[in-house]
Amino acid sequence: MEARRSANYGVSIWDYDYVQSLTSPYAAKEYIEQTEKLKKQVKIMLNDTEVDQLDQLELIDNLQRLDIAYHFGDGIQNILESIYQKTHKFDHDNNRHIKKDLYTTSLQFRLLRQHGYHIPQEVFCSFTNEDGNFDVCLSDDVKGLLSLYEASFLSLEDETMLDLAKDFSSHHLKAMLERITERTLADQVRHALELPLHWRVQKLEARWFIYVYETRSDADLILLELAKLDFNIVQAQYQDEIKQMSRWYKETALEEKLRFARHRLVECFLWALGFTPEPHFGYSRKILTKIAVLITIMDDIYDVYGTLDELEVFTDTIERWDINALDRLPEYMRICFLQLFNCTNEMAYDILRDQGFNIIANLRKLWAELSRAYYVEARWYHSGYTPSLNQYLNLSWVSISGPALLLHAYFSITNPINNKELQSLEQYGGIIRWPSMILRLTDDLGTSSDEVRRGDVQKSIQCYMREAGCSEVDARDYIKHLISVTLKRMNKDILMQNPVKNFKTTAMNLARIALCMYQFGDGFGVPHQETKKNLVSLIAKPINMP
Ligand code: 0FV
Ligand code: MN
Ligand code: MN
Ligand code: MN
Ligand code: MN
Repeated sequence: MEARRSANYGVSIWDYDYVQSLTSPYAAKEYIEQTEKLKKQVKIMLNDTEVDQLDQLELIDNLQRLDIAYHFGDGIQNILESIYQKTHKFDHDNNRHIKKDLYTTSLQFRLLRQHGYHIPQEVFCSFTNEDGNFDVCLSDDVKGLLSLYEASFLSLEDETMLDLAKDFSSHHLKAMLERITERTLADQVRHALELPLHWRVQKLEARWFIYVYETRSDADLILLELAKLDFNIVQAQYQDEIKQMSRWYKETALEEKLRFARHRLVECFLWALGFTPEPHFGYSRKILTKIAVLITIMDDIYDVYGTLDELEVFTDTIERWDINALDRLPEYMRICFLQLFNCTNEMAYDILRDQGFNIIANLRKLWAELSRAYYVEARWYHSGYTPSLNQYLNLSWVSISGPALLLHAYFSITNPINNKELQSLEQYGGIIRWPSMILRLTDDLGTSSDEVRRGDVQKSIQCYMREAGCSEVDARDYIKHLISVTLKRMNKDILMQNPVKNFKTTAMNLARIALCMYQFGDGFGVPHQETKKNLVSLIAKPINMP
């Protein structure tokens, strides 16, 4: 018999009793009532037509960064629409150019693009000199540069002026970092250079930005109080959810039955939370947490524990979705398949009950495709085959479970499910493909050193090293370059186009949480540093309120 491998993943750092002990005073009704009052005041601010445009833009930016914008969707939409009509349509029609400062121009550009308005990169023309480079006299304007830097991440492919903007602003921001005397400003620059605002996980960003905002002398106290309260109230809800999930997990006994696998329930909840953070998406977080748990276990079965013969039968059983074939499988696979079968049917039942819509066939197809991809990788590994980078990528954006996660997200946040939308998603256009690709590439950067050491299919870095005959450092740089290209494609195919309107943010959120999980290595498999810190701040510790 073939010896089974082990990944030596550490055990879960989140103990059941600890999770069950999480509690927060902010579940109380009085806090919700207080937010209602504050929300009314913010609505008045948003409706104030007397204030100038820059103040309106800054208000929207702050609401977004504090993660309370979701309460004011229409108000924000109206303001941006009117700014767009007033400035850009007008500019365009009359060829007129209103010169604004770099900070304002960049802020307006970013906010409008974030909301799907295609503002041309040429709004930055007035900041460049005759050879098309950004004017060096801007290089001392920290606020302007930071704003330009953040705006440059809303670029599409082939927007060379925005590429220049990114290089120019990051270069000068880095260069002046030492000289910035105001501490929070320096913190902000450092934070931005690490990962731009556009690609950050909104809840984590809010938690961080609340502290920055608080130190500002011009901070609006209504916004600040609302942001803190809202964060704490939503956190109390997350606590309920993770407690419920951990009871589910305990009941399944997956941890005892499948000791070889990673058990990462709480980290899976973090994925779910980055993906669909809004308070009314509790059902979605539940579904996504469960399927992330199952995906993790299945992945370990294919990559680590299963023999190739077992994997063949396993794949066949999943493809046929044949519960009658359960006894062909070894015990550990039966446990996994029956759990998968039950979870899937349960979700399909919920949707059939609520919407009269049967998604069993769609879900089956996702699992069949995922197991097939896992199986092909296992075959490659066992036969010592190294694919070309292209061949690898064509398979591995599926094997990282992107399509499965995204379609489950769509099903779990959409009511009514729209057949046309569903069909368009199932074509696997950019809205599915690019976030999945980001997940794959970031995962490879974070996990492949361990994977290859342990024995696993060659990942993108290794495929490229072999193909290009280059060093690991160069291959990593190349993968980072692919990530930045893919992020631009997401801007184009998701943000600027409108394939499935209510699914845009969620789809892009998958890329955001992936960038976060693997920012400092394998934050999922080895989750006791940044990931733990992030989880503590999101689900355990409320923000202090005066
Ligand atoms: C990644 O693990 C991982 F943990 C996955 C895909 C399961 C849960 C993931 C999400 C919720 C995104 P690993 O690096 O072992 O994956 P690969 O595909 O590289 O084996
Ligand atoms: Mn995996
Ligand atoms: Mn794996
Ligand atoms: Mn795998
Ligand atoms: Mn990996």
